[in-house]
Amino acid sequence: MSSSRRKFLRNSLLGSAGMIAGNSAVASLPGNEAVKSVPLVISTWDFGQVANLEAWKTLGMGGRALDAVEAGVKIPEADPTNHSVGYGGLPDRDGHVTLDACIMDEFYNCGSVMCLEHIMHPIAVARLVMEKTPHVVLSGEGALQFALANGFTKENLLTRESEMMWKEWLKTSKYNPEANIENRMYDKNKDTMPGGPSNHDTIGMVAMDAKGNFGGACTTSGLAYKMRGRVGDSPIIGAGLYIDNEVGGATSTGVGEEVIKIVGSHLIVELMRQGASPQQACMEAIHRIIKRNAARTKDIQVGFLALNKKGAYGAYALQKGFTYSVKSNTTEKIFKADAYY
Ligand code: SD4
Repeated sequence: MSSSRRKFLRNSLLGSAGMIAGNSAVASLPGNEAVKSVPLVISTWDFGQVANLEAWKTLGMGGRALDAVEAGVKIPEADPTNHSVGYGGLPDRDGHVTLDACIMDEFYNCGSVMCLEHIMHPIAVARLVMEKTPHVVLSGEGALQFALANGFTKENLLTRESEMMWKEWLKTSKYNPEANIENRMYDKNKDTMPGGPSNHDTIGMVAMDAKGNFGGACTTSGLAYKMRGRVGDSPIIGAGLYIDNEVGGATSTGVGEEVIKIVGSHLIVELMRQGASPQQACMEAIHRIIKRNAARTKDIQVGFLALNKKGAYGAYALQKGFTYSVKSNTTEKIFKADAYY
């Protein structure tokens, strides 16, 4: 690309990003300055912090980004109090916990499982799909058989707490699959649902290791009380996650249908390739969603998170409330992402 074309793209991105935020000082947004500290790992939401720490055990020892992200996202997958990922995830409307996950390495290799039941660590199965099969995606029963044939154990992933929440939902059965819902907390001692907010969601993680190589992982139980068989953005390469080792990586959370329609994570990586900072690229992706159907965007959440090759990171969401976690040698922090609304 000619340098004038690149400049044009950069300027138009700056223009539209500034317009979205109502703020022309985009370059001063947090995370736009390269931290120049590798390794580095970023992940969605505040529960990403413990996942980052797990990933750091690999990254801090000079390990590979791919190994780090797999280890990192296994933490929320195994956490029964997280109702949007793995064990303890909220079921579909018929009571089945169905999991979606994908993983991508520095060589464009990727693996994915969709609608996988009974396996606590779908991310590990996605990695095996990548490494042991000539395919990228396995789904449903086939994915389960593949997991079992590779030594995974069948487990009941519907916890008492998630079952209670589902039964509560069944009373109205209003079909409005939600993201970032205010989950009511189950009181173990009383076996009741006294209420109180807790915000849990999909984990998307992107890491750059000490060699400057990228890896990414995304794992979720998807939208609560979804239709049986529904698959969101999270296991779709390019939508819920994309890694390009020359440029960086991006991941998403929120209502997957909106992310799929703009192929969000791939879009962000391509915008970064053309010169956008991670923050600008995330803003532009949100802008695309709004442009497509502004009315639809008022009551839903979508959040994007990106990291580039220089170690700069950025995030942007439709609604306030999206947080992300960052871990490097110099930073261990949860940030609030800027939002359109
Ligand atoms: C999905 N993006 O299945 C995921 C889920 C999510 O809040 O992020 N949920 O659409």
